[in-house]
Amino acid sequence: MASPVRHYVGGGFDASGVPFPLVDPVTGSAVGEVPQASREVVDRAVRAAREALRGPWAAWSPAERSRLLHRIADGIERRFEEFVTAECADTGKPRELASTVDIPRAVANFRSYADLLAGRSERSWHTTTPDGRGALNYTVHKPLGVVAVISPWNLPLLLLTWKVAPALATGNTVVAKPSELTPGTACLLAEVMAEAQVPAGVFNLVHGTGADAAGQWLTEHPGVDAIAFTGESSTGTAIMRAAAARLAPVSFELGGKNAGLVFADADLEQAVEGTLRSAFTHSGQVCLCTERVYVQRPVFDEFAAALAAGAKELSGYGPMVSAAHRDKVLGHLARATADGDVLAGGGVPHFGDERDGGFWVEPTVLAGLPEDHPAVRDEIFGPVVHLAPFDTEEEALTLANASPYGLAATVWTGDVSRAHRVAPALDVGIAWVNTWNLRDLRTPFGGVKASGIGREGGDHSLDFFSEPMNVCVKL
Ligand code: TXE
Repeated sequence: MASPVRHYVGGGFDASGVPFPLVDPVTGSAVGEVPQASREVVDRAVRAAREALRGPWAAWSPAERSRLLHRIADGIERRFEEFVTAECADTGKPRELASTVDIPRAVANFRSYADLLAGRSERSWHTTTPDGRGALNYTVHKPLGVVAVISPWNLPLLLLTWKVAPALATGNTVVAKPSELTPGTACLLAEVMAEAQVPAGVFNLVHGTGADAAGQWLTEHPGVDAIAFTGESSTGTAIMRAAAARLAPVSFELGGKNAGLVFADADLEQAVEGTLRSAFTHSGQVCLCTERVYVQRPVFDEFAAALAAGAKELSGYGPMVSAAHRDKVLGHLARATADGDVLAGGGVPHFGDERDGGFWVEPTVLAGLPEDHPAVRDEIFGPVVHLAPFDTEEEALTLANASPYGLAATVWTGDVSRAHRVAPALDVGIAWVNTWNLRDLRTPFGGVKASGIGREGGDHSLDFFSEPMNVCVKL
């Protein structure tokens, strides 16, 4: 951790609060500390955000806000290597991943909403009323107000900016609370905001844990008008309960147990390569990762052998983000390896150096478990994928859809008609065909069932973060 972890409230930095240790997931050693924001700090942040809504920020035009978002993106690009170093220090993810995905996507988050906003024109209609007289109807888009943004530890800067960018684009003010495990890039973002002359109080940052701490106090705060959250489904339930008291709108990106379907007519090499990426990117700590693959029986053995071989050859992967998460993943593995077949991995890699103190888990391929087994049903959020055979298309869809989650899915097939039959029939928010995590930021992003509420991305985010108002003028 380069720079100290500090709150950013009303345009000023402060590190007040009971500190708790920040741990390097690669070695398990304490490398810094994070201040627990007190209720007073959270309250001060919300009041600063409310104050800023009434200040000069309210008069900023969409064009001025669009230019500001580009300035923030420029600021991240100027300090690109610092952001990569901070993201890798907190998450343990390989530098190659942070420098090609996490940080560039944070820049893209700001630029895509800046461009979308610049192109967004207000609509108005001239209508004829029943008495034949005319009326002019026009829509005014107002900000929601003070928005709480609560983000997780797996893609810290990417997921924080995925919400902050559209919230600012639409004229809101923000109080952000990043995961207590990965505060580094959020601190750098606050510095970039200050450098970009974001008006004081428009963006605020408080650190701390969730339940009975900064996260919960923020979601319960009467001064918070809306909540955008990414994290566990169970946490979503807790936050929705806090929001219910005020009927505050929520946008939730939650957990997943994403399925992959491999048909016998697929390009198997492409399906194996694609599944290695979709199962083991960031050691499976991405909500879009594949955790269960259903393979049509004629190619099951060939696919399973190739995927297991690929998993065994993986190198340069990172650890789990914390000891607690490592223990959760290993707990799943202990039961799964006792109840099923391990085709690759299944344990902890041995390095013979300081990494042996870190939170590492081997890339693991399982098979032979029943569909109601916890490792096939529950989200593991680690480098673990389970394979099972199927015979017919209908059976594949039944298996894939039999989950309380519905975030993402992959379909591997060489038959274009089958692709267009199967993909829309999957109960998920996003289905990829013969690829994974290919993203256009304007598309609707989000899950169904326990995987979330609402959609983010493109106009979906601009719509969530604004209140459209109709004004009708009798002519
Ligand atoms: O979640 P948690 P984690 C999911 C992923 C996995 C989880 C990983 O599937 O399940 O997120 O992130 C704060 N009131 N996704 O373990 O515990 C907490 O401090 C208010 C899906 O961190 O929910 C942290 O800042 N806040 C996603 C944040 O919530 C609370 C993509 C997340 O913590 C709180 C990425 C409370 N009671 C991960 N309890 C997708 N679908 O896009 C905790 N927090």
